[in-house]
Amino acid sequence: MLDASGPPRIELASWRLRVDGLVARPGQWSWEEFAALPRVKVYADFHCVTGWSRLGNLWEGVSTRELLARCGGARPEARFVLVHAWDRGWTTNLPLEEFLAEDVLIATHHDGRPLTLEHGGPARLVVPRLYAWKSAKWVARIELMERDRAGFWESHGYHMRGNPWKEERYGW
Ligand SMILES: Nc1nc2c(c(=O)[nH]1)N[C@H]1C(S)=C(S)[C@@H](COP(=O)(O)O)O[C@H]1N2
Ligand SMILES: [Mo]
Repeated sequence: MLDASGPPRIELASWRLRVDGLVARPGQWSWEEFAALPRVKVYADFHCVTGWSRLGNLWEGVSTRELLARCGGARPEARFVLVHAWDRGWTTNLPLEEFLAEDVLIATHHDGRPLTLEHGGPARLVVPRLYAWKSAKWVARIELMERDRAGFWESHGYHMRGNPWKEERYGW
């Protein structure tokens, strides 16, 4: 599967990324502010739960560790993340430690080019160690939580963590 309801319409002028919930200081970036943050590159494979993979992707963007540091860090009670996207309230959830793995980023570029709308542009989450449905396209908001809450596919039976090496496809 690729996306649940097709690409949303996103104007860069009104694009915002918010980080809130259990952080020391909630953060919000406009596109220009986000584009000025320090950047990283990550080389990683991509595994969809339905069986296809796309190997050797070069992602470029802002690491999730960098973003959270700019919010003063997670509060001690924070253990899970709900990622909200621009496509009709689409969400996905994952444990905070997976979200903060060193290779996780909000990507704006793929293989040296700006992300196309189809692939989640202007910015998407990339979580290389989990199944691709956790890599939210069109990311809008990152919410830190104490208790886990099922996102869109998770509430349709997909796994709350989704580690491909453990084949965590369905169930909790
Ligand atoms: N916002 C949003 N992100 C999403 C999805 C979606 O429906 N909405 N689908 C997921 C799924 S199931 C996959 S396999 C990948 C596909 O990414 P791609 O279109 O860049 O290959 O995006 C994931 N991220
Ligand atoms: Mo997928």
